[in-house]
Amino acid sequence: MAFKGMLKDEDIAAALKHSAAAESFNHKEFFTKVGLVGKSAEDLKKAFYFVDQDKSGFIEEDELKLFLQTFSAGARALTEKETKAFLAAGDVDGDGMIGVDEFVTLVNA
Ligand SMILES: [Ca+2]
Repeated sequence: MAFKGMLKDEDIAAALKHSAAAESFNHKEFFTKVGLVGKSAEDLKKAFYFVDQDKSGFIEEDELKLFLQTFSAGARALTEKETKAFLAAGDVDGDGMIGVDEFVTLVNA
């Protein structure tokens, strides 16, 4: 698993359980529950590159949609509405993607 050694398995399980129902995803709650809030910028950058699956240097909308699957392959995809809200929260410069600095800022917001 991508986050092995960085996050606790039980925290990942709890965060995913909390977000299991469609439209229940809240990025702030998720980042807190999963244990990313308070991690070093270095760890958060590592986390960013797990989510940036094609290694483009940006988290695009299709990667954001599959965000939960970065934590567990069996997790659900985010809904259209959740994906758009997540993107809007993180995309400070309005380019339609989340860059590494935007991601670090979003987690610690
Ligand atoms: Ca990407």
